[in-house]
Amino acid sequence: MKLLYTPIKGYVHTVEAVINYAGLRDRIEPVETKPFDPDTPLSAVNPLGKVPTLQLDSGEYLAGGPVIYEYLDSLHRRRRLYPAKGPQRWTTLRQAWMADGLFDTFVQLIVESWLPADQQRAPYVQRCWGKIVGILDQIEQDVPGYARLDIGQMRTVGALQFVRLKMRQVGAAAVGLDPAFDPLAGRPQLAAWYLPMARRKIFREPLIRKE
Ligand SMILES: N[C@@H](CCC(=O)N[C@@H](CS)C(=O)NCC(=O)O)C(=O)O
Repeated sequence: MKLLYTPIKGYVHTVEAVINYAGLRDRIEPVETKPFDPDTPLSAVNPLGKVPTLQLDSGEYLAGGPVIYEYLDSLHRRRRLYPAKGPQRWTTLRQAWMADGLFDTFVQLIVESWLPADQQRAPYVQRCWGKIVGILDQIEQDVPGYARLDIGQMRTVGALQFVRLKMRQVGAAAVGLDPAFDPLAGRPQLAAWYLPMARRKIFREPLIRKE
């Protein structure tokens, strides 16, 4: 299988963590792809033009992180990251979706921050920021109910790692944000869960290590 994605220095994407968890590193050929490059080959296979995109051995393409994670989760014999049924399935999917929203909303801020400050839409930045803070507060409430590792928790680690890695840069460039913002500050349950979790091997081994 070919994974089209964008390796980032110091960051392990959720899709990479899922590949590590599933023991599938040997079956994946990573292909570095820049989605914002106008010549990206992505749009030919994924009209959304987004990473990650996975080409199966059959040639078919799967797109959308959550779809790809669930496909990869069907290929291993460890405990499933997507609970098959029962109330835990819906809790896990909600948590994964919220974390996905955290990541996506932060990417929207990054794109806005590429504009010169006087062309940025301050109300839009604040609207995005309100969502980010709201999701972080929701995760803080969810942490005590976390059970065994699942896709909700994995996506949460991936989204949080991304926000922590990029906050200083995005906060300095986007109007009205605080570059020193720390998503763990004032969220003790989140901090106590996240810090040891993010040190686990699956979250530290990218497919392509950028220097
Ligand atoms: N939640 C989505 C996020 C994908 C996503 O937003 N990827 C960004 C990474 S920068 C991207 O490819 N953006 C390109 C674009 O928006 O055109 C997923 O997991 O598939």
